[in-house]
Amino acid sequence: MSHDDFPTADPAVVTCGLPYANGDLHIGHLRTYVGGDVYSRALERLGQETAFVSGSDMHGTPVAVNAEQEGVSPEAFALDWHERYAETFPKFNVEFDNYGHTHDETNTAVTQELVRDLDEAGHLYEKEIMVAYDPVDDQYLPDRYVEGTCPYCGAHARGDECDEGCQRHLEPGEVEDPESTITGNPAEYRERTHKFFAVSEFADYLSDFLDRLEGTSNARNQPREWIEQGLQDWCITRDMDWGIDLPGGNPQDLVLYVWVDAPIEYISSTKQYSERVGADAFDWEATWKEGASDDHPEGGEIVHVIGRDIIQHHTIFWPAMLEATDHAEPRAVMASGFVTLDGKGFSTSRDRAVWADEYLDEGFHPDPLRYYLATNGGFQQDVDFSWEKFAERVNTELVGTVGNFLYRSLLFAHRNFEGGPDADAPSDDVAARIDEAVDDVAAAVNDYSVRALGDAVTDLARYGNEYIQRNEPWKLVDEAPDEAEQVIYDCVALAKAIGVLFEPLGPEKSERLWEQLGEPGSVHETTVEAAREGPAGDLSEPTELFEQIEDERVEALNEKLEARVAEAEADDGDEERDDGADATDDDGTDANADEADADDTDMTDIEPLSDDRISFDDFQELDIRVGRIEDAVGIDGADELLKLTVDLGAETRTIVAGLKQLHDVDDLPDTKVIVLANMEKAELFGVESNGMVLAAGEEADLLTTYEGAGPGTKVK
Ligand code: B3M
Ligand code: ZN
Repeated sequence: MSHDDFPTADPAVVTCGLPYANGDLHIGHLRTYVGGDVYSRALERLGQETAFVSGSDMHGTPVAVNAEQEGVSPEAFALDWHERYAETFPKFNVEFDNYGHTHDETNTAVTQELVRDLDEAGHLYEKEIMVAYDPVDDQYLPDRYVEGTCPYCGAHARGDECDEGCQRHLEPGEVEDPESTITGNPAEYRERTHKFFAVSEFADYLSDFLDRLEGTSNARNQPREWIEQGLQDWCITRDMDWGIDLPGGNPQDLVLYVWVDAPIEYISSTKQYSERVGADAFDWEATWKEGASDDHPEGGEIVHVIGRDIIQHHTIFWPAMLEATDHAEPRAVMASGFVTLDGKGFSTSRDRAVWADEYLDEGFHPDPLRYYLATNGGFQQDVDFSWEKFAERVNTELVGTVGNFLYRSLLFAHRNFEGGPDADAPSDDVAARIDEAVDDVAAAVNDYSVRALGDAVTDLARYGNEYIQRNEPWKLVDEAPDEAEQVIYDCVALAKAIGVLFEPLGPEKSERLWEQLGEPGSVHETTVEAAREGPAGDLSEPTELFEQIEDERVEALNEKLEARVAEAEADDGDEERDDGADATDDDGTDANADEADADDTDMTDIEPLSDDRISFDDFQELDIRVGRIEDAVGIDGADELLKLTVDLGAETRTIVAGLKQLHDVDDLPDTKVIVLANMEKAELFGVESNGMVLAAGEEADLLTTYEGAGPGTKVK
């Protein structure tokens, strides 16, 4: 079965993955939300009835663990972040029709009803399983409360996902060598009774579903492999207080696993929207339920826009839940790549990120970022962010191509034809070119390509620039004023088409253009048909829509970002040296999740001693020496680093160390230190570090000698 092309007669819902309400948003998050917003606006412009919904993900251990570290209740903690997100998205013109949260009454009720339905339909069963438990703290350790080793690939993993390795969802009891993330205590496994959803019964359904599923190809290919490897049933309860209670008999006081109620918020959020605007304006039941409406017996068009790390939840667990409870099936999943810096994921706790607020605080308009995020690479590709690339795209495409065409034609039109040029209709070539652009937009929507939506507009503006250049209305205006008027009318028609077709990418800029064109109403209310109708308004004096980003600006921004990345890298290096862990574990979506291990020494934080023995020969390979600091100076742009000149007897070395915040710089010269002399060289902030100064703990307590061993003495 293949789907009819958009627009169809059924209502559509475009959803965005719910951000965990646990930390600041960065532009890595925004890529998904901007992608969803662009897509849903484009669907609407095509004439599809569309609701665009999302909400904050309030439950689960990503919220509970961070709240615990802050010493506040998960509810207060999550609500605070929820409110901030609800304010931040509109600042980027990401305008949800409804933005709810998973802890509200609607979602609690819808979730409990759906779980009851699953149970009544015989898809749930109880099973004894082993769950991680901290015997010292007397606490069960679900999901992110525990970490250990992935049984599939051997990577370091969280309790419920192999976030640093194979990305698999992990069931309770699967992670090996479990440890509490809160106390570092080794965990034991204890038997508990939990509820399971029989996902494995849906293997055939899911493989057919994947054949029908539209969207990005990564959302089909990965799950096909998982199905081939054999589906496991899914544990849907947790030993926690924070969450939605398991409905029905619940003697162990379990809550539902966060991934049960989170996608259900897509339904709840649509319901809230319907309740606000009335079912006549948008009918959530007709959209989400099979058979609820005679006009839409199979439900509506459901398009999920998510990050690529949560494909499994959206293409296996979620469609199985929907199928088991007679809900409509998703039509498409668009799974976006991540935004990286220097090829590595954002790290929220190490400040290795470009923050959403920061972008606005720099005084930038949101629409250029929307354009850049939507059109830089295919949606499923990772995008490496740099201010240079951002500026280049803005300057060449938005300023140089789109802005330039609009300004030069509208200015010429305004100056030469009072109120705007007059003609019966756009000339045939121009009308045909506009038709082509509208077809490109329809094709982009049906291909789920937000990039192609952007290309359709820049290509049309490029055509406009060529058209005005070729026809030279500035020459014609005296020689053949009628011809000049037709040419410039064509240009205004092209400008109007750009206004309509650019709306999904740059809604605010398009509205401004609409005002300059003197078109009635709002561009947000138009459909692509308006692009074909010649201009109708009274032109006002145009102003330039986009601002050039100057090189000096880019340099300053780059320096700031590079300094931050280098510091994060230095932190990573320290951590890797401290504990061997790969510290670059952020996945671009779940802010602050990696802060669990950041805290300082009290007794409960002491790591158990390593059982991983090394040989004496291995030790001999470390060339550890006594050194004497001769000089210590700061490094431009680095808050934490010092450039040390260290006498190592045989030679004097430059060593970079993260001591600036922790020591009085003037006290350091003449201090004896212990140096790992054959540490590989590293460049930090343009300074080559040739060795590593050893220090204890978070405060970098410097190691020194007890008696008079001089520089160069070997430590053994
Ligand atoms: N809260 C965030 C994430 O893992 C998670 C998404 C839920 S979508 C239903 O990216
Ligand atoms: Zn793994």
